[in-house]
Amino acid sequence: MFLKLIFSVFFILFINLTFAATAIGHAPIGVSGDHYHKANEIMLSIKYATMQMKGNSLHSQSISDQEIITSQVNPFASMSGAPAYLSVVPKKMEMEMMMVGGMYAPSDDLTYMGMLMFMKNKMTSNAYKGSMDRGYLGSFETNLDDLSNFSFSALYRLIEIDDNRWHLEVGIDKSIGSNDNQGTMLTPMNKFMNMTMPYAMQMDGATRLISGLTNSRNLNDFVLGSQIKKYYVIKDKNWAFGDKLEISSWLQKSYDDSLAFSARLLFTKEQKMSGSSSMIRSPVQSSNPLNFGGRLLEFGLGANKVFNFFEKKHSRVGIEILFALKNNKNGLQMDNDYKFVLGYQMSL
Ligand SMILES: [Cu+2]
Repeated sequence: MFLKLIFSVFFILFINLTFAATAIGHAPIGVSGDHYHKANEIMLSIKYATMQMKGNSLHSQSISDQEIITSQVNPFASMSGAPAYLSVVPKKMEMEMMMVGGMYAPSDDLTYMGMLMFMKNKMTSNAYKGSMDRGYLGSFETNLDDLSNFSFSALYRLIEIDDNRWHLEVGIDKSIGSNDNQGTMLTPMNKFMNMTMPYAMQMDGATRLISGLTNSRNLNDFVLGSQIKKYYVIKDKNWAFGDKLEISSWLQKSYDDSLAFSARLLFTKEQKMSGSSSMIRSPVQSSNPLNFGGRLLEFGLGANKVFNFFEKKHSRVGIEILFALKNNKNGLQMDNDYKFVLGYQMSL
């Protein structure tokens, strides 16, 4: 009986070691479309991400509330009752995202990937009087809670030699939330009013083409990965956030087969917004289409841990924190602070 138990334990360990998916086999959890699968493999995943923004910068120079409300002209000042200068200043924005995804490989060369994303935005702003002494009126919160995106991609294996892999991604991303969400804002007249929220609190409803190229190289206990990805707007509804380019490089180190640590640099460049909505006219920077797009450099630290259950079935937990190193955005915008990503992946 005892021998049988020992034998079973060894047998399970042996299987796990032989067929184990290693922690280092996937990129840091914040990288999407980083890997492909072998024929007939299925993977399910769920990811939670949060992003914090705080403070404001004008052409990447930090700017105070007082400077904003006395120097930044309200582009909608010609409307009756609208203040001459911006009168609402965003202080903090918290974005939460939940992504549910699946991957399936019909062959060794091709993997399909689908994802559904839910988003929740919370924006805290200060309101100031529209004229006279420009006194502080109070702080208020606006919220957005919506189904946000759907994406479908094909990942195509280009090269797989022992320690060097290259693959291509081509896909479609569809923003499916509504682009005229209303919220209650504190106006410069010191009244709470239901208004169409600024662009930052809307989904643009656009369709984007995703194209990406990923390389991953094994060097003993290390993996050196890089990915370049582009989101290109192919269809919009009156207005859309700009095309986005992401360049990511990561270095991973195995602690053992089931645990790996990572460091990553992520550069994002977003083009200017296109179009505009005649409904969005509140006296805040994020109602002005010129205050969108720009460049961002982030540094991330992460860990992946694999749990093996049975032969070929395993679970993976990934965690990554990204700090904004440099905000270099167009016009007047909030600064990115940090992002946190937590994910669970299960291979069937
Ligand atoms: Cu996968």
